[in-house]
Amino acid sequence: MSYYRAGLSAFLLNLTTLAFFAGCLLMGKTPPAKPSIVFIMADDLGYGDLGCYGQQRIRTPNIDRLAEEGMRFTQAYAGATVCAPSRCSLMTGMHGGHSRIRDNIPHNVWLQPDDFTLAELLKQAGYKTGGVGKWSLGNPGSWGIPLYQGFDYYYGHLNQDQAHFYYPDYLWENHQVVLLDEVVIVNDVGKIRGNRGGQKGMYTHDLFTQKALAFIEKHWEDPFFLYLCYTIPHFSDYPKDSPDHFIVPSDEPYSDEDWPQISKNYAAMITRMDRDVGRLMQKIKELGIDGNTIVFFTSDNGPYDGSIHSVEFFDSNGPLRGVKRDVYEGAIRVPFIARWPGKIHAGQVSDQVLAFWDMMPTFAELTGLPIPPHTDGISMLPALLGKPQQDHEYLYWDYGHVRRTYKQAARWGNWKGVRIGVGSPLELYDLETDPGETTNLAADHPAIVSRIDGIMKTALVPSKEYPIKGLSSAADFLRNAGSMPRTH
Ligand SMILES: [Ca+2]
Repeated sequence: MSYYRAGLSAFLLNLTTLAFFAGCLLMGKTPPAKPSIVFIMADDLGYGDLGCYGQQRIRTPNIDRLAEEGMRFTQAYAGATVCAPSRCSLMTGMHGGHSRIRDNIPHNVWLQPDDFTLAELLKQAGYKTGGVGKWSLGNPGSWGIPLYQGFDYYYGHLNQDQAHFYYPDYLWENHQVVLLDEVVIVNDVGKIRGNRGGQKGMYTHDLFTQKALAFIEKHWEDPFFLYLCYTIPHFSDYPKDSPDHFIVPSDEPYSDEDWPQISKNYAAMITRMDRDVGRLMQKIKELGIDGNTIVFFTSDNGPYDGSIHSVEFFDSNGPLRGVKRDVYEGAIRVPFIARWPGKIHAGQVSDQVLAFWDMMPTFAELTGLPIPPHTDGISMLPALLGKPQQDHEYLYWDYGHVRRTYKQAARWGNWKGVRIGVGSPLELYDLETDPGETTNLAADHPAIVSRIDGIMKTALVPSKEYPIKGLSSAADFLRNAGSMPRTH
């Protein structure tokens, strides 16, 4: 045997020994690979707007397939009844009684450096983090922008008021303004022109899909988090009696329907988004990461009812009462689907109660991180994996702090309390027998009313940015302003 061979044998022996000890240390277990997370959120999409939630006329075959191949939740709740606070609740793991941003107005409250987001959590687990679409939680020049809140990459609207424009002059890409101008670009539908001068060349939703696909193509080999916030079917800034209040490049496949044009547009927006969810899923499958990618689909709040298109036309809130800006179920109960082949069994329908603030602990458990102590949420990973699940003691929402009417809602078991206006009597509904909140049972159950009233008082920690007329004194706000739950 040559010296070389002897040396090689010794080297191989050492490798074997090392592998043996490593195996002992691991007790025969291999660390689980961390799944990539794709979280897709529609904007003002109602509980009844998807085929898999009972929609009869708007076609959503790709999202319905997500539900067929995964788990569909019938009692999932958004963070709030409007855009910004709902997204803040999702991002920071707190309900509206604790979170930083509690309403769309005032317009100058943004995430701060000490707010801890889902993206910051996932960075700790080694994820590449990307966001696309409507952000809402920080304007340029503030600490609230995505790149200061844990995202490696962001493309889309920062100021959510800009998201009312589907053909804007510009979008943000990281710290840069990207002009959507006269430059001819080439994509999968051919050459298209920009938006400058009132042209309608580049529909934001299509750009979001392109950027989302590009992010997946760039990072598929690593665990990644893609937060994809489509603005469909949120209304546009065109007048409420214009068909373009819901604006879309084409009303296909509904062009021949005898519906009002605005309703054709509403349906076409949703079907266009569904088509693009299909494209994203196709990409994930092509890349071979299907089995190690958990895909969520949901909406940030209930359907909007303020134009000549009635929410009743497609029954967008399904069997529920209320629309966006209410605190009844139609305003806050949203579609919620999770798909993870091999882990989440296909074709399940779950009545597990969950809310947006549960995503922080769910993602923590999913990626092997400790659950951040400040969260109001509970990890829903057991429910997703078909294991016994802990339930919430209560859920809480409110809206309209600085508006004319302040509204609160709390769910305790199957009881739902609603208060419309400070000092008004509490309404009580039994969601098990009356999910449409038709019959106020408050007079029959004073003890439950009292319990829910107590929950509302406990859940609401005053914020100096959101004074509520008649509910808390200025002294309360000053006293509590420094004690809002914060992390890190
Ligand atoms: Ca919304």
